[in-house]
Amino acid sequence: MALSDKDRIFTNLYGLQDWRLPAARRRGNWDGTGALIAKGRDWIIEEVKNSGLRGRGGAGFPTGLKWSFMPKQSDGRPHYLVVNSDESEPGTCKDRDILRHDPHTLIEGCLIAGVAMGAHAGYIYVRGEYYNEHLVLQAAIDEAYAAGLLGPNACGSGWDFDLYVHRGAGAYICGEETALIESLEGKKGMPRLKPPFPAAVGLYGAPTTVNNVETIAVVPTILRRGAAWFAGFGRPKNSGTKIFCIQGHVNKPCNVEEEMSIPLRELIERHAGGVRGGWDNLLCVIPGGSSTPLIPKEVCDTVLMDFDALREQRTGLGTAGVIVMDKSTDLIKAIARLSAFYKHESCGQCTPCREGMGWVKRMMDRMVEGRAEVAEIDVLEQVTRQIEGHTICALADGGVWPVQGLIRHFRPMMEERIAAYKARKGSPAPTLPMAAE
Ligand code: L3W
Repeated sequence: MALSDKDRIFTNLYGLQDWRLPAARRRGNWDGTGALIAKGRDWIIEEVKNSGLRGRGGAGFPTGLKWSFMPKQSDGRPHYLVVNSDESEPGTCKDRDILRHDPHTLIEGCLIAGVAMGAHAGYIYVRGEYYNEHLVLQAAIDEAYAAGLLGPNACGSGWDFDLYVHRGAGAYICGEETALIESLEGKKGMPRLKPPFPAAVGLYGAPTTVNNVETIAVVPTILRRGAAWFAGFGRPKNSGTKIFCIQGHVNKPCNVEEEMSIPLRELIERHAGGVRGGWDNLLCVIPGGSSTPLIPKEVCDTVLMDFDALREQRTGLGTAGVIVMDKSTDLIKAIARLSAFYKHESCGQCTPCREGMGWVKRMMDRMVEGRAEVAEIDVLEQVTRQIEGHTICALADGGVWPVQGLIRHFRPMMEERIAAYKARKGSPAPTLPMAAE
């Protein structure tokens, strides 16, 4: 069953109404926030746990559990909330609409989350390219200060809470939480080894929780309407509503808030006008942003859009950036383009990523032409296995998974490309796969 309008959290996702405070209040933002906060830190965390909310930034980590990792007693260090708004995953543009059309959902969520984790300060790290969005967000924060919703005794809660906007400078890696923390501290965005996790040692060495924009923005509504209401959507361990970004070869690309676990086919046909040329013209879908391996049409026919159903298909919900590709797609070229992206965005700290993604990109470029031997498909697969799991952060994993998905589901397409090249030009000149070209 599709989500009804009355159950949508982001009631101004399309910017049809004003984003400013009076209009946000009319939509229900900041309604009884002080009373929610008065119920206490433990109650807030328990409600978030009971709602089943899992992180909306890619990894799907249980939010209430993450908040509970923050130390209960102060050891003299401040606590920090950091909101990851460095939305850079290709195929993902949901947080952008929250920032520019519904910023008070996020700001109210920050105050509540700040109280829950004992933080008096929050930082929202916005990707540099979201220039207009950061202006709206800052203006909304200014309004909140002017109305006494932020600052000393925020919202009459007795809790002092300040919120700052920090702009990134165009590096994808700064969306990785520890690289983001480094960047906030004024350093180059390079991931840190975990553990220690940010809850133990985060921003300026202090306990820190990093959450995605959507994760924080849904919390006030969860508390107002109750954990059971949110948990009633989707499936167990995959609950709630979710913003999906549907794009590519569909008739009407859109962002839409829907019930978690909606069938992929229904999502595309109900909200995005269906696949260009009809469902049978579908080749494959990348379900959760560029890091998640593609699934071929036969999987798309029945798969549910949630963390566990997609994991069973050896892919993931990721950021729910749904990239639809029809049969006109040069799929090898599309995946090669992603390899170029990850090579470019590698911070260079770990050798398997820095060097390996260059190999993958060069091998994929040759696969696009078919200028390779069939055996090199196995070499390519091996290279991806050598990279996966051998780096500090998940960038390289996200870089090789799309290639693994291509080989897993479309190896015959790659072999045909190689055969076609041979038929045209004869055997390719021997090239070491790793040689720089
Ligand atoms: C304390 C533990 N905390 C885990 C925390 C951890 C983090 C969260 C998830 O990658 C994925 C990646 C991308 N004690 C903990 C703990 N935590 N164990 O939980 O951690 P983790 O390591 O599972 O994931 P990650 O390194 O944060 C994120 C994928 O997201 N991705 C999208 C990225 C792009 C965006 C964007 O543009 N908005 O998000 C897409 O798939 O590949 O797998 O907070 O500290 N024992």
